[in-house]
Amino acid sequence: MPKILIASDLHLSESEKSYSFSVFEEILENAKNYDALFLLGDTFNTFEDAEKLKEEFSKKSEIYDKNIYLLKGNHEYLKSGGIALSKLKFADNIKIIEETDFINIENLDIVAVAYNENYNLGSDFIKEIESLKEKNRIFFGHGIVEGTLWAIEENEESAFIPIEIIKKVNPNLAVIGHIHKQMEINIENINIIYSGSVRVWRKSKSEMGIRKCLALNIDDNSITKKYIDLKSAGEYRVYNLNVSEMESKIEIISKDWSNKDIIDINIYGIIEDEIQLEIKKKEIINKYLEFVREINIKSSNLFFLENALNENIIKEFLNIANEFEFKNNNEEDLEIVELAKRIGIEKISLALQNNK
Ligand SMILES: [Mn+2]
Repeated sequence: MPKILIASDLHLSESEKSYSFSVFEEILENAKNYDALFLLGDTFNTFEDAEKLKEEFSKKSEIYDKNIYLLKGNHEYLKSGGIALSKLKFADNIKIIEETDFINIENLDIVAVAYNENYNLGSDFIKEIESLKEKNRIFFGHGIVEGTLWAIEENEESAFIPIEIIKKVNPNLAVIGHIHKQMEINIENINIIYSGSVRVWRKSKSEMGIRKCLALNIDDNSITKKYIDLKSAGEYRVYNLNVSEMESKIEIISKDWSNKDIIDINIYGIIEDEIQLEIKKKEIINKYLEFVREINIKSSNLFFLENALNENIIKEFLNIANEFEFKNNNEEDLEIVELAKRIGIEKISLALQNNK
């Protein structure tokens, strides 16, 4: 019974060479337990990256004693100037799929259709499908299957795959690369798995969470799937923190971070001194940079105490709070008043800012 491993959207690039290759090595290590490795597109960030990295990629791949199928995605097409991927010299066990390929592994038929701007599958394609004999049939592609609810992200190509093509193949399962979020859907009774990107490439919501590759076990009567976590890929983590407690909060959350993570921190709240804040931000970044792949601190909704204090409604609010403070001697109460003042100023300022 064959077992195959699937990974997608590795985006190997010259600019992030050591990171992207470390993920590839982990995938290869996992692939040892499987009969073949399928890379479902955008293995290279651009065609130029494929040209520059093909030797190192081949060297690492050669050690694997089974086949690696490399399906073309839209990114292998970028900056290619019309040159085909198959014109590049890869290791012998790397099988390039640039158009359509039919692959048989024991009791499994695979129909792999590479990314195309215009899919034009003629009568030969239908004939090939009709001649398939195995009980298990899987479709592989790269793009967004027509009917998928997905908002195309910035700088992302639409790369639509017509559902008609998959319906003609009539597979037990379709596994698709391109969308970086890992998800499973059903369109016109076809099970579609977007295996998601195996690395953190673009800093977006769809790349949050643990990066995974997909393993399939093909029995005579069933296909079972399993996701395998990729530690070397790290995670993209986003936090919203109040400026007044960012240092202490970062101290706590940083315990979860790995050296492959990308961290984005958005800070909000009231500040008194912008220069002090910039110094503090630099201090934090310098402190944590060696423990992560990247860390950024962005200001969102920060306002100056000075500006807030000029607002009449805030003056009135502070008058009431100060009056209460003046009459009170209980230390615990006074602490609460201090906290209430800070939150109050912040909330009123935010409301004022949103009204402007
Ligand atoms: Mn893609």
